[in-house]
Order: sequence, then C-alpha cells, then structure tokens
Amino acid sequence: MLDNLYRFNVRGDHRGQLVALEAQREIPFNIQRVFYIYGTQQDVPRGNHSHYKTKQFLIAVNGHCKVTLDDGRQKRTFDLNDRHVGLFQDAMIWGTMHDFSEDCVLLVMADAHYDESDYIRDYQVFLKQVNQPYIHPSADVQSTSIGQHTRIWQYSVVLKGAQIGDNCNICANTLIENDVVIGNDVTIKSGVYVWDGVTLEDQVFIGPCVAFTNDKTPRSKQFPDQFAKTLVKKGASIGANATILPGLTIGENAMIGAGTVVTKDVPAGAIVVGNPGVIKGYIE
Ligand code: T46
Repeated sequence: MLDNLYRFNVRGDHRGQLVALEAQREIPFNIQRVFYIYGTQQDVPRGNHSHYKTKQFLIAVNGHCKVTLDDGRQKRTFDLNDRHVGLFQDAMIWGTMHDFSEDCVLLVMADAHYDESDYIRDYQVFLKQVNQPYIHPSADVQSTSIGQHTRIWQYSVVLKGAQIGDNCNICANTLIENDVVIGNDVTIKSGVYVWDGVTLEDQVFIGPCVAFTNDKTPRSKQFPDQFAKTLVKKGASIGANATILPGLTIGENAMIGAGTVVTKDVPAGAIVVGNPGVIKGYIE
C-alpha cells in the first residue's frame, strides 16, 4: 500500500529534457488540481494529515525532501530527490513532508478541488477511521465488540454478546451467537454457525460448513441449564464439513480433516480424520 513510487520517461535531446505527465497514464487519476510548495524551512514539516477521499501525486521537481506515508499500521519514508520520480499518496494515508532542502519545489497533483472537509488533521481520528472493522451493509452485527481490521461479510449475523478480536475474517452467511468469544486473526469460512458456548482462540481456522454443537441430547423447546462448552485452541484448523460434538477441546495447532466427526478431546498438534475421528499422526 505504501510502495507507490513511479518513474517517468524522459525525452531528451540537444535542447534539454522534457517529462510529460498525463492523467490516467503517468498519473493514476484524473487531475483536478495542481499546487506547489517552496521556500519551506528545513526543520519545518508540512502535511501531517490525511484525506478521506482525495488522492495525490508528489514530485520534487527541484531540490529534495522526504515524505513519510502511514497507513495506520506501518510507516514508510521516501526520499524525493529525483524529478523523474513521483510518489502516489492514496486517500486515507497519513502524509508528512519534511527535511526540505532550501531549493525544494514540491509539485502536488490532486484528483479533487481543495476542500477542507476532506482533511483529517487529528492523528487519533485517522487511526480510528483506518483501523475500524469492515462490516458489509447486508450483515446484521449487533455486537459492538468487534476488533480492528476484522471483516464481516454478506448476510452474516452476529448477536449482541459475541466478542470478536482483531483482524478476523468472518465470511458470508455465518451466524455467531451471544456466548461466543473469538480471538485475533481467526478465519471463519461461509456456512458456519457458532453457537453459544464456543470459544475460538487466536489464529484458528474454521472451514466451510463446519458444524458446532452445544447440546448432547437436543429436544425442541427443552433447554439445558447451560450449553456445553467447546474450546478450539490457538492455531487449530478444522476442515470443511467437520462436526464437533458438544463439550470438546481441540488442542493447539491440531488439524481436523474435512468431514471428520470429532467425538473426543483432541490433543495439541494431533491430525484427526474419519467418523468417528481418530488420530492419524501429529503435526511436526
Ligand atoms: C499536502 C501537502 C504536500 C488551499 O486553499 N488550496 C489548496 O489546494 C491547498 C493545498 C491549500 N490551501 C490552503 C489551506 C491552508 O490555509 O493553503 C493553506 C496551507 O495548506 P495546508 O496547511 O494544508 O498546507 P500543507 O503544506 O500542510 O499541506 C499541503 C496540502 O494541503 C496537502 O494536501 O499533501 O501540502
């Protein structure tokens, strides 16, 4: 995301050099505005903001300066010291221009007219915006406990009490009930229903249509005092269509094969396949 340097062709002859920049060719958008900055003090940074929508393209056409871009997760500093190289700054990227040489002329092209309301000048506001989870408009997410960068896709339902960590991917058509705790970096593929009593630790992978259960003797309209607890420990993976019977623990990094019916606790690192599931080996 931050690796956005563009090198231009130079047309040179005995008269000197010419660099041509065209919208949608050398410049990756339609240019609506051009401005340039010069006479900046070396120890005075500029910028220190991001834009909600505006994209920019920066070239030090004379002298040199540095530009630090920050997407909220990582920062990268670019030396703009070559007039044949431009730097693309996308929307929602925090940009700071600094270490200007006395003779620096920084040319900036933008894809929008100047609009102060498009600026985010408070870094904390920027961080909150870029790190917020993505929830597809068709998803019904009632929980407010959804971590940064987590994505929840089409037609998923997340009930109010569920807790979901950072950077998870909850694919389309999933249901997550109330008494559910999901750690960080968890992937849940489509068609999975995560019932009350299920805990998924960090980095767990749940394949498509995995069936969790939480009641050993289900009867319609008869509820147990408490639903059985299922714990899937850190880094474990459960293959497509596997069924996990109630009240089990699946150990760290275990690998459950597709279609397996898991009827017993699974030790850490075990590879379990079949119906009923049996241990076929251990992950090295
Ligand atoms: C950026 C860096 C490199 C306008 O009226 N029209 C404009 O098109 C621009 C860019 C600015 N202005 C006004 C707004 C302020 O009253 O000029 C004044 C200085 O702008 P600002 O404080 O935003 O300047 P910088 O150097 O901090 O930032 C500017 C651009 O705003 C920014 O997008 O990337 O140059």
